[in-house]
Amino acid sequence: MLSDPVVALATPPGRSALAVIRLSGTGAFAVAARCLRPFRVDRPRAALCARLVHPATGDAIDDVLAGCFPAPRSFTGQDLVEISTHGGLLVPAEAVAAFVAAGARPAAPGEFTRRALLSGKLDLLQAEATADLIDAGSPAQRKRALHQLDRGLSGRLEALRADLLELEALIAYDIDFPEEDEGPVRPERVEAAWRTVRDRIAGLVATAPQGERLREGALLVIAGPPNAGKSSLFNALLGRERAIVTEVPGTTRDAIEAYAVIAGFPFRLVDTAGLRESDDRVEKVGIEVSRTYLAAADLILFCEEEAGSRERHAGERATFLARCAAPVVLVQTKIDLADRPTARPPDRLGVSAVTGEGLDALRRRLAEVAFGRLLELGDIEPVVTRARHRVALERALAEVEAFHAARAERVDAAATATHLRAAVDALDDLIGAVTPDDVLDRVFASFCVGK
Ligand SMILES: Nc1nc2c(ncn2[C@@H]2O[C@H](COP(=O)(O)OP(=O)(O)O)[C@@H](O)[C@H]2O)c(=O)[nH]1
Ligand SMILES: [Mg+2]
Repeated sequence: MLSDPVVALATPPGRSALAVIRLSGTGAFAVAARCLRPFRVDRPRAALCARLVHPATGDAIDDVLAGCFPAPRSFTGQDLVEISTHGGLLVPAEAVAAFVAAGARPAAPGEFTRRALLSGKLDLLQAEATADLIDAGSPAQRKRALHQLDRGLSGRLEALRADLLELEALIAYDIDFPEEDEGPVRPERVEAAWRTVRDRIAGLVATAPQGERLREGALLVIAGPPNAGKSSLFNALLGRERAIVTEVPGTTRDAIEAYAVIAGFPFRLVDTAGLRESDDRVEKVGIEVSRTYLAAADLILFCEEEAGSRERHAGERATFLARCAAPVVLVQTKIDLADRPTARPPDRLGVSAVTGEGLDALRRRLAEVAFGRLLELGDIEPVVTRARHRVALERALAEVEAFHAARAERVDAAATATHLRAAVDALDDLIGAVTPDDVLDRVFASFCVGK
């Protein structure tokens, strides 16, 4: 049972002003009382100054601030003590050791959140959102995680669940009186209710590709002929000089990958060797690596320098673009150079890595192409961000479709209803109403200790 007292450092070890330690479980207050002088539970949810001592030796470790949260009104739903100590490497570690000496066990990764889940303080989607919020590296990820933590997705799934049960109620008469030609509920009404539920589930499933991309970061591969200014643009989007830039064509031979936040969204940016026929052995390998990245890309930023080269290389470009599966954003580079013609095909953005001109428009375009659907949905509509969510919703959708097909074939009503039940089960798995241990193990495997 997950009720024995556990303790962990909730902040990362290292040089800092403060550290936070959490202690949770049955008997947590008794453990705290052995180490904190004074310790009192008659003033819950208030900060108390205390001296932290080792329970066996009585050695003073630190002066701390402690708050106690009696069950069930705590994060874990259990008796919980939160202790702020001074930071650094030694004090927090000795403090944790003192609580262990007083009878607490060091917590496993994610154990506090897991306890919160088991005592009904959070559902599984909220537990996942907690991890996503901690891992967020861009504003869009943070907003999305917070929305899910606020039960955005959970609420939508509960509404869907209610819709499915209502649909089942609509055909209840047909189940009870299978011989009757037509029950009190007209088939059109069942059809309309079915269509609404089906479309809502399909709508959520449709958010999955970009939702999952939001957690991983969109793989953006910069491609184009040598010397087009790819590495310069890579550095400009990154905001630092990461790739080597020279006037010598063929400088970039290896693909370089870096994380960048563009217009608030997470991207994995890849600078590649320019694509051209080359006799240089190293460059050839680089070009092969480029092709591998291009095949995996979520979107491709294709750079070209000027109109003249565009005409000369039109054939090569067409062959290249025809081979790209991912959407391509075309840019004309180095627009600061005075001899560049001003006329630019309308499908092409102009940028200069030197003056920064056009970069903002390019950032917006990249976010639209990679995450346009999420931008359309805004911050209010729920989005599916994990394969676990997508798989469960696809299962629900398949059952709802099977229900419809069975009705069309005039299968008896009780049998058609089993499909609706199965769809409800799929949604319950997703929210975590009844979650087997192995699923929980997988969800919490990526958590940090103290969360
Ligand atoms: N004037 C100007 N020169 C640029 C710009 N971007 C790149 N260059 C120059 O073009 C040359 C090739 O740039 P680089 O980024 O290495 O191109 P890559 O081979 O496509 O990676 C270098 O001499 C850069 O200084 C730009 O926006 N304006
Ligand atoms: Mg380069």
